[in-house]
Amino acid sequence: MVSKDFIELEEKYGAHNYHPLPVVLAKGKGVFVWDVEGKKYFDFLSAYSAVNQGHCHPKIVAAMNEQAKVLTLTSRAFFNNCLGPYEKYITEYFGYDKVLPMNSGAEADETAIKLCRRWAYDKKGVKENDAKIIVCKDNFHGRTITIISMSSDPDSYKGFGPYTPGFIQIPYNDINALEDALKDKNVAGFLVEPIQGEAGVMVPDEGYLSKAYELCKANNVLFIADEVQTGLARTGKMLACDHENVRADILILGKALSGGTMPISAVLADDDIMLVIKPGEHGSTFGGNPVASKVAIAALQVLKDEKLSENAEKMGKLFREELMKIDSEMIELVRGKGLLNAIVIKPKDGKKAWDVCVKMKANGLLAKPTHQHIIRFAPPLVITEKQIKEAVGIIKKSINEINNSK
Ligand code: IF1
Repeated sequence: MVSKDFIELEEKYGAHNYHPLPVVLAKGKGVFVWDVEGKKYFDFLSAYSAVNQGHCHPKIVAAMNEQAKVLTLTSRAFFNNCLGPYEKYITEYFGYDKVLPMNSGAEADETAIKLCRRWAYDKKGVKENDAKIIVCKDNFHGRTITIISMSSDPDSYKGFGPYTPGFIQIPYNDINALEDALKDKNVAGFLVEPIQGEAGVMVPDEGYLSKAYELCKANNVLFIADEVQTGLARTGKMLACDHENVRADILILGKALSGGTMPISAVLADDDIMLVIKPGEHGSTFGGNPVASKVAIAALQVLKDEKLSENAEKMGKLFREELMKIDSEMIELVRGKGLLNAIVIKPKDGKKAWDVCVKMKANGLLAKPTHQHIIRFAPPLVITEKQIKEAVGIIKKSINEINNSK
């Protein structure tokens, strides 16, 4: 079978909820992936930052294989000998009292929302069913009904109502709007992405997160950081909140917590928050399973051992510098932090971000547009200087080819 055959299978038998770039991948190693025809590509998406440690990292895969041979799932009806050690490891790693393990990022966000609401009723004294959570315009937190109820993107929410109440939407990166919204005494939490990924890698002004955190503290409101995409070394620090020395009251992690091998997410908080949820009130069949526990430890250990935050910081700087050197009117803007970056494309003769991505694919680099005019660049954090320069060469060549084509 060739690429076309696999694409046809998905078209015929799969739900049409995606519009992928026409490339069928069969193998991955480090920063590279190969399609079924054997063509090699730089992966500049990293499965939306789930593959920070690089594809098929040998230490993570080994942890997975070893545990899969011994015990894969007990459910939380029984204890297992992997979860406790993992819980100790991850809470010490990030400096929180407790962790609640889940699977997808959306589930972790849902968990954080439940924790925040329960905390409001049990600790803050908000009347039951009156708690509100402030969220930001253009957020992306996942696909569940409650999460799309917080969304401002019609593609995400339209036609899926009725929606979950209890959310206040304010503009991102607007500290005055937050101050205003916090006047409502029923506000229990502020849920925010330290950098908005799906919105097009929107980096807020320096000081926004720390000011937002201060305001939350002053109003007895929980600061909840969705670091599903920005966390785990992606932006040049272990957490994007670390850039402003902010320690979230509730920290949400996902994606790279498994290095892209399986869905693993986590919610971290201290006892005064985490212990408001009692036995039987929340959970998941697969959350904290033995394989996930072993894989998450390995994935976190790799980030430290290979100094991936430091590399993301250095390579990110180099990447943006090299991109800025490309002399093309099609590149309107380069922005980002660490290795979470984007360029804004000015359309030329009807050619948009999508066409640039198709051209880059032909030249050996995979990236995905977000919206019509933005391309996100987020390679695995193990990328080297030589590889960054080679990749920018491909980006430059592709943009020039689009520019010169009629
Ligand atoms: C898809 C986007 C990225 C996230 C943040 C929670 C979740 C995500 C900050 C939910 C998920 C995804 C989902 C994926 C594409 C990807 C994405 F373009 F849709 F917005 F990364 F930018 N919080 N992001 O970014 O995590 O439940 O998916 O594990 O295809 O929907 P999940």
